[in-house]
Amino acid sequence: MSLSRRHFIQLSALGLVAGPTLVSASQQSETGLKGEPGVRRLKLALKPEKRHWFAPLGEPVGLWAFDRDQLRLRQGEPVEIEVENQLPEPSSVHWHGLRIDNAMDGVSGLTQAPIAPGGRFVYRFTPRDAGTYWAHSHHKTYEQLARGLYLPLIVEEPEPVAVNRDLVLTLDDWRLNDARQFDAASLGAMHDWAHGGRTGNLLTVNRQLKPRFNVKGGERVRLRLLNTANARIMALRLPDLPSWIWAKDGQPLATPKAHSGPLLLAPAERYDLVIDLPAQEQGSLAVQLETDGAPIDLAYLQLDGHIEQGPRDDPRPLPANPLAQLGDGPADHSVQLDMTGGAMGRLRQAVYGDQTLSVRELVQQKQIWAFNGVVNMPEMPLLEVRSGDLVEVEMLNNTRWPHSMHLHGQHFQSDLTRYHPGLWHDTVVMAPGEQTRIRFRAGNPGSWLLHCHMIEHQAAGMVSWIRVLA
Ligand SMILES: [Cu+2]
Repeated sequence: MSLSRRHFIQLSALGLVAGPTLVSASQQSETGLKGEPGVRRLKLALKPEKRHWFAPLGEPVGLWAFDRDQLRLRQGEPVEIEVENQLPEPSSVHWHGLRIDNAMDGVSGLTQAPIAPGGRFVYRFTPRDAGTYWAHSHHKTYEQLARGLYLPLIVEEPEPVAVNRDLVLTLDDWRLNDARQFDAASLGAMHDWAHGGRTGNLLTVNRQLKPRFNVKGGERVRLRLLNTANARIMALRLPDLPSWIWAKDGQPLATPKAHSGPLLLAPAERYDLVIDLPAQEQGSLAVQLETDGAPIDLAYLQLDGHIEQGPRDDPRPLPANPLAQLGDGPADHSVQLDMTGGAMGRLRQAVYGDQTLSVRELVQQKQIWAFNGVVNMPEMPLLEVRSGDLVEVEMLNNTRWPHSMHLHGQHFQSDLTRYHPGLWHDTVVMAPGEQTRIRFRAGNPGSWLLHCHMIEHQAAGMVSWIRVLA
């Protein structure tokens, strides 16, 4: 990863913007939809919106967005979410990391037809797991995600967790043009698709440039970090304070792990951290992005006053989610996923649809990456398994690029040494040449994608799927 400060538009002279608006599920209005008693009914709209997203001054910027900043649901509480598409093109909503019915997974063309402009779709599910997730478009994702069509999704534990403050930091990377508007002209650029994906020139937290989050000295803070960028892998430098990793991709660690040093956050990955703030009245603690030069400030924890707080014990683990254990036995299914292609790769030809095409022909179709020699969605799944089976996928990154590999609908464990052993993931980042064996218990029946979440790579071929039978 190579980047420097000069690649980023510096808008800091424009001043700082206020903290995020938090909307909890209990504050969201009922919609009058018919449904079961005890079912929380919500409406979400997908819409274009031009406003001062990044900073309060300058020209407003046109992005696409959900009509709220954050969605908070409760573990075990059924919801009906009516999504209205107010965009000029079709869309769909994927609930990233939630283990729900396959028909609700929101993958247009696989689990549902896209929601037409002006159309609606009602998503019905019950979040089984508490934690930090997100919702995002899964239709023409390389464009819709870049335009901002995503929403942090918090599933609250049934009982409040012992922290003084709960902060969500959604990190994104936007490409603006010379007029400081969203750069639509470069959407779909083949150079991005064949290299490291679409990276931007403006980094934001909660769509704001260098926001300040008000905190008090002595507080214990739950910091939820989420990377929604299309393709930028971020190495974060956090304030040098007592910190623990509490959860990864929504799933709590059995024992919180003390953390220091940079935290790598690839596209779609999430971490929940616990941070104990110093007992001081005033001060500003920066969350920074590591670069090959000086780090870049992304956001600040702004100390204003303090709470009386004696010495604290290390944090206790979050309540476990109801994940099936993997056990020590042999896998019921084992398969390799050979990842090839991209710039400087050795891909010569690959199967696309029902044809074998040369790399030149593939590029004409905007395809350049392959899984097991097949470009884009294969007709047959990578694996067909039964719900409850223990499944092993050995993923081999035989490319010159990192990849952020995401499995829909189930969490897995990985033997990659950059992660603490025993972490659960729905997304892991693999360096060039790296390999990993992931293991999971097959979850709900249906068709579940396995794809690169550096989303131009998915668009250009890095996507397969598994079929889970009842
Ligand atoms: Cu990739």
